[in-house]
Amino acid sequence: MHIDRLEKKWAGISLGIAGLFVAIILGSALFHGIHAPSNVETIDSARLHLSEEFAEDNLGPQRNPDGSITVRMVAGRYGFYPKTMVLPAETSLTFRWVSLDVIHGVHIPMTNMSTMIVPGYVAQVNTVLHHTGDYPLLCNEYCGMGHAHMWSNLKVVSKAQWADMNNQGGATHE
Ligand SMILES: [Cu+2]
Repeated sequence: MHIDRLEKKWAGISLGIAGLFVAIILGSALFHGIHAPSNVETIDSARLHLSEEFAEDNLGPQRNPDGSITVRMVAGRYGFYPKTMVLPAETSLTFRWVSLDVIHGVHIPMTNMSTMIVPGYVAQVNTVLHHTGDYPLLCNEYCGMGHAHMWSNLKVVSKAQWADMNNQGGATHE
């Protein structure tokens, strides 16, 4: 069977491009902590307030025995709840997201936080925030007329400052 030299060349180029994309996906997953959202857990979006985990009192950051923090948040038209939060820098954070209505997305610029929040599923993202200061949380999935106004705020303080706030019983979210 004869394959034209030019055809071989183009077949090589297209395989090379596919290989490059696989390498980029592997590289971002292994070295930058960027993963496809793992929507493996299901949840009834209409009954979040009755679920143990996402009842209103359980939202926001919660310290785990190993020093890491689990942050539970609800997205709904048009906001992320809790609306404002204070979190510590240089700490392993596990965000657990649910939607109470339609598909939303959440993106924190300059971090690896970017995931879809699909109603009926829990989206989980692990991250570490290295810099103190204010971070915006933006919705990046069109969700309706108020989409452009769907955002909220995150304040990141040093580990020591965060521990102080918690020990004095100060609110880390509202
Ligand atoms: Cu939106």
